[in-house]
Parts: sequence; structure tokens; C-alpha cells
Amino acid sequence: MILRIRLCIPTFNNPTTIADVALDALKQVSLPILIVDDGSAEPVRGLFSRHEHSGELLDALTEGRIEILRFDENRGKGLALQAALKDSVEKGFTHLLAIDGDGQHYARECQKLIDLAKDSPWDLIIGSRKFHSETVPEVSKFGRKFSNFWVGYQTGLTVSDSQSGFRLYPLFPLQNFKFFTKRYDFEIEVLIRAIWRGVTIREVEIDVFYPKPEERVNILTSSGTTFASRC
Ligand SMILES: Nc1nc2c(ncn2[C@@H]2O[C@H](COP(=O)(O)OP(=O)(O)O)[C@@H](O)[C@H]2O)c(=O)[nH]1
Ligand SMILES: [Mg+2]
Repeated sequence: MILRIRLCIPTFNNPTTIADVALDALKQVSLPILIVDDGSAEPVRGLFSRHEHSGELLDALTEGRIEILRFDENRGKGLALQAALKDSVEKGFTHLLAIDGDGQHYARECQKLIDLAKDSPWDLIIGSRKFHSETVPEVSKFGRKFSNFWVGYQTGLTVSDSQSGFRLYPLFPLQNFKFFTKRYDFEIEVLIRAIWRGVTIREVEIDVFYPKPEERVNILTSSGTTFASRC
């Protein structure tokens, strides 16, 4: 199968990181990029114009290497990803590779998931975050265990990082799914539904960075968060 992969960066209020994440993605992966700007207080386009590498970022926008889908009001990460999945199916992509906009994910790690997809194009691939660093909050470790348990309970399968937002979604097997969740809970729902439909889940370990607390999306401002560990 010829893979047509699109990189997706869902973002909500990541003013200090989103332009750098986009620049890093431009350098590290030669994939078209879709940023879903979910009602961020400062629109991503404006942040691009003010960035020290604004020329590079604005050229990428003009040339279509980066597209921005902007919602005027925050709708939730789950709905943002669902919009990206739908739009990508319509545009003929075969896969959506999602990474976070808060600088926690390194674009250079994308290649590991892409390499796996070449051999397993129908599988959903998770970048399983290495959680060895001291900076990983205990609450995140607990949240991951809790949601892994929940996925195991629903499916009988063991997944080591069911909360990771670093994922390669195969579009064909997922395209007719109906989802009920809108926020972070979507990432659990899509996993469970995919497993129920017989999609194989693969995981590959990735390095992650834990930014300073003030650069993370605050769970109190990103309303409706399911797991308190999402910080
Ligand atoms: N589009 C969109 N993205 C969101 C929303 N909430 C969080 N995100 C993005 O999802 C990514 C992960 O969010 P974060 O709170 O850092 O979760 P964690 O790192 O997995 O604990 C970041 O890029 C956020 O900007 C939202 O409501 N809409
Ligand atoms: Mg984060």
C-alpha cells in the first residue's frame, strides 16, 4: 500500500510552543501538516506571524505544507481529532499521525511510527512514552495505569500507553466509526472501538519531554477533561 500520511497537531492555548513544534515538524518530517487550532486565545496564525522564524512558517502556510483548521470556540481535543480524521479521509490520506502541540513530543520520533506503518498499514500505532524521567508527574503515571486498566477491562488486551497522544491512525479501518466523546476521553474511545473492530494495536517506545507546568494546558481551562492526570 502506498502510504499518504498527514501530520496532525491538535492545539489549545500553546502560545509558547506551537510555532516551534510546527517548525520542528517541518524540519524532521516531510509530511503535510494540519494544525487544529481549537479556539486558542491567540490564533496560531497570529503566533506564526510574530515568531522569529515567521518567514519560514508563513511560507509553509502559503505553500500548503502547513494548513490550519481553526475553530472560534474550544470544542475539545477529541472533536478536533475527529475533524482532522474526517478531513483527511476526504482528502485521500491513508493515515493521520498525531502529535501534541505543547512541545512534549519530538517530531523526530515520527519516523519510528512511520516505519512500523510501512509493514502494518492497517494497524493503529501508539508512540508509548518512556516514563522513566523524574519530571514525569506521579499523577500522569497513575492516569496512564488507570486508563490502561480500563482499556484492558473493555478489550482483554494489554496496552502500555493508552493515553499517549502520539499516534498513527489508519484512516480506512476507522472511517465509519461513530464516536461519543469530545475531549481527552476520545483517545480511549477510539482505541477501544478499534480493538473491538479487530484493528491491531502496535506500540513503539518514544522519548518525550515534560515541559514546565505553565506551558501545559491547564485541566481547569480545558474544560471537561476526563482524567485528572492529563497535565
Ligand atoms: N484541539 C485541541 N487540542 C487540545 C485541547 N486540549 C488539549 N489539546 C492539545 O492536546 C495536546 C495534549 O494536551 P495536554 O494537556 O498536554 O495532555 P497530556 O500531555 O497528554 O497530559 C496539546 O497539544 C494540547 O494543546 C482541546 O480542547 N482542543
Ligand atoms: Mg502535554
